[in-house]
Amino acid sequence: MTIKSIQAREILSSGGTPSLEVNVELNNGTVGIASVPYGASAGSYEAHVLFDEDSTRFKGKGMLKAVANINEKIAPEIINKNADDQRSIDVSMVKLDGTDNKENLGGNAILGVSLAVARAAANDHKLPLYEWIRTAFDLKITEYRLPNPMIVAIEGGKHAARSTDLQEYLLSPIGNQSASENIRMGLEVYFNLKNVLSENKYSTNVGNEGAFAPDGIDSNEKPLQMLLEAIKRTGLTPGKDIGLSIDAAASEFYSEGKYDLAVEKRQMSAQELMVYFEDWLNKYPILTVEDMFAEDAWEDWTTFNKITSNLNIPNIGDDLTVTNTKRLQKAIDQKAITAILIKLNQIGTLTETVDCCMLARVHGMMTVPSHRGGGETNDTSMVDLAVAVNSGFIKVGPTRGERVCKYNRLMEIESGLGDKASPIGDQYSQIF
Ligand code: 2PG
Ligand code: MG
Repeated sequence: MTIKSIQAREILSSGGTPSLEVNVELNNGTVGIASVPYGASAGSYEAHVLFDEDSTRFKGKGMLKAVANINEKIAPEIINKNADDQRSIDVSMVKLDGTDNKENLGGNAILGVSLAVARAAANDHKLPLYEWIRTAFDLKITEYRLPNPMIVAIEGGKHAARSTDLQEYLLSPIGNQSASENIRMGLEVYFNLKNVLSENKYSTNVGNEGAFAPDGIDSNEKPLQMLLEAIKRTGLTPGKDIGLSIDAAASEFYSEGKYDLAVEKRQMSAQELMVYFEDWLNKYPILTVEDMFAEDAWEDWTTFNKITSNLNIPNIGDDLTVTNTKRLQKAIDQKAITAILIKLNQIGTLTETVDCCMLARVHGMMTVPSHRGGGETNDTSMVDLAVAVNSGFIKVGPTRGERVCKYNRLMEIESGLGDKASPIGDQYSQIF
């Protein structure tokens, strides 16, 4: 069915700052609506997020330029095209932009249209989005191995002031056969974590993603101990029912050859940081690690990847790989990672995101679609993507509407699939 109209407008994202929403209407009246998020600790190699930079509105963070690019430049190019032809629509937007990082039209503008077209086509075919993604890209994946939740429980870095240098400490529940039971278990640990924090005299205020941000904490290791305590207090076995994950977001505390662990008042070389992290990997039930080194520190990634591989711990690239097949291929060639974080807005089209997931998949790498920490919206496309490509986890915050809507979508998909969903356990025997 051909596209009749495309309308974009500015909306508000979770930070109170703008984002954009796109409405695509097909010639038979079917509609697809999508909105896009953006990051707080965005990697340098991500697709460009086009903000207005007009200081008289939203401190420069308006998205009216990106909205105008959709309505005035992208719409004339895309109208009358067949909405089923997702790849060719995405390719034509990439060409229209003409830059490597989508800085002309904005990755935010292009992704909004890309996702709204996919939703319109899915609605037109009366298919759930995950099913349409499989069909549109002819993925030849027939099983439904649902992702588990990877729940941000404690956050710092760019996501919370006066908290840890490392950005995220996460709960990765794996003990149940269903995603919804793993979500329940993870959140019960999160509730108990609140008491553990209070008993340790830390604040239980939360950061950007709804995870606890212990004010004034002076150790980057302490969160691991408190998470462990919360898991035990919930009556669960660490490492068996539920593991820990870390996203250091190391580019954010790296400068000129040194990693600045400000809360511990010390700076470390890459070698020292490696020893520091390796000690944790041996001491705690750590299931996955992410961005433990800076986005250009390829050699350190490769060295660290040997350590994590020996311990069978998936080593996830995020700022390193930015959902970009070129950077993923480099990471594969250099044996820098064994898993990849996936963010649709890092690359800016559904097609390029699916290509990246499939490249990872053929190399036996786990994919982990993720929310964003800057401005998130209620769009749940990342969950359908995860189901379409059989991702291992989805990474989302524990509370706040724009986060829990992702878990709610996953549970909705799970209940809709019923017996068609493969037991979760099978999946983990493959991944770990
Ligand atoms: C990350 C994300 C999500 P941001 O680094 O993985 O938690 O943060 O969106 O700020 O880049
Ligand atoms: Mg990250």
